[in-house]
Amino acid sequence: MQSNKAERLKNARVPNKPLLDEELQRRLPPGQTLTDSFPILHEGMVPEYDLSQWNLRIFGEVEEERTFTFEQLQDMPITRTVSDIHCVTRWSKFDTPWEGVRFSDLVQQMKIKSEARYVMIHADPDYETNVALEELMKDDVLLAWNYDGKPLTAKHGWPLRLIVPQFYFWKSAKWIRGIEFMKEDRRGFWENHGFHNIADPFKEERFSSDEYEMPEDEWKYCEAD
Ligand SMILES: Nc1nc2c(c(=O)[nH]1)N[C@H]1C(S)=C(S)[C@@H](COP(=O)(O)O)O[C@H]1N2
Ligand SMILES: [Mo]
Repeated sequence: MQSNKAERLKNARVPNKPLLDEELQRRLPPGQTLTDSFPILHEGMVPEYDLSQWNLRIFGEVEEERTFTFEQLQDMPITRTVSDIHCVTRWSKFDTPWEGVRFSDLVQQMKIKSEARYVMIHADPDYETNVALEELMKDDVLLAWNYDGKPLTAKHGWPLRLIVPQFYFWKSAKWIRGIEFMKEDRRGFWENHGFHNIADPFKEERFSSDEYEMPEDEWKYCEAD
């Protein structure tokens, strides 16, 4: 109705982001907003390292535990990826360019026990996050030391961070120091503090409460009159 138009417009919500074309929209998970900036998020203080003392320890369900120096990692086959990243605080950033070694290329240098199904990523300062081994073996999962052609900045995880772009970004641990192979799954820091164990942004797996799905016919079994 004409007379209602002004009222209707007043009540319409102002779009808080420009509309994206279809292709970009398809890449943006539900409930996320695109940003060009690169927000910095973490718990605790940015660690400082002397690279000559730094190493990465691989342990747990492996035939032989190993530690790699930064130089040894850089001597492995180098991979460049371009990934969309999605933080559970609702920002997403498209086409982020990373360089490092593929998780799967590192695994090739190890004898992992066949019972290993899950991985705990250990990072400074006191941070852990868990991911299924199968997911880490995907081609765009990197242990990265470069972002946008330059060494990672201290705040973004120098010297080494995980990039596991298919999950919310808290799984992409900065300042990683250890990779633990496990038979059974175990929850990491955020996974123990109310966040989802898997964390697929396209399924909007944000919170641990989202892990308990309500069957669609649940209501049929309750009392009714
Ligand atoms: N070691 C460590 N890694 C971490 C975190 C942290 O607290 N400690 N926070 C995670 C979270 S919640 C996010 S969103 C991303 C942020 O990475 P960025 O600061 O490079 O954007 O780092 C992840 N990796
Ligand atoms: Mo986050």
